[in-house]
Amino acid sequence: MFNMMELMIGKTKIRIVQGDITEQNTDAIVNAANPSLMGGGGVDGAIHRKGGPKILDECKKIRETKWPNGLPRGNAVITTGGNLKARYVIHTVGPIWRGGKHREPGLLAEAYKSSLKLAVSNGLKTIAFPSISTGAYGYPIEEASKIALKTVKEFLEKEDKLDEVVLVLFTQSDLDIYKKTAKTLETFKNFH
Ligand code: AR6
Repeated sequence: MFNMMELMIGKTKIRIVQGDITEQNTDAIVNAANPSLMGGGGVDGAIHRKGGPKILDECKKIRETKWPNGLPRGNAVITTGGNLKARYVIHTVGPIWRGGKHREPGLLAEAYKSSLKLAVSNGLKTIAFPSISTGAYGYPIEEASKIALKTVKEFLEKEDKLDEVVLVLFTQSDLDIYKKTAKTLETFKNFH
């Protein structure tokens, strides 16, 4: 059973893999955070646990300065990666699934796009994403995978500064869903 797919879009490689986001050695890993930026469960908990207190210190500073009322959904901010292999963590906040008619698709796309833009504006070359909103926030992963793949593809069609975007799925069954979605999207048909 192969557990990885990859494809080039322009100069950027997209990889879809099964794994733990905190183990990725990309320049940045993305945190599926909440507006407080003060940590939580899932990916957020794992990143703060492994990355150490420097990440939370920088999150607190961001709250004190730029986002006193919390980070709005769809936005992203960057901090150190602390003790992680990745030098940076990009924190973004996806939508909570409330049936699909409360701007969830647009906000999920914005979360991916803001994170990618922040990576580029910081001169980073490689970035790894978890499957934003599909855990505690309850976004159905079949739907979320379409948005994740489409948004990354459309971004890379206009932007060639990144070397690699990795989509990291925690479980084999989530990876299988992403792979299935990829095969339905024209650009990803040559994925192998
Ligand atoms: N590596 C990769 N993926 C993971 C990992 C990991 N170490 N751990 C979990 N996942 P979630 P959300 C998967 O709940 O839905 C937090 O409390 C998981 O299986 O982390 O955006 C925050 O503070 C799922 O597919 O993020 C927020 O309050 C995906 O990552 C809230 O949860 C996302 O699950 C955010 O919820």
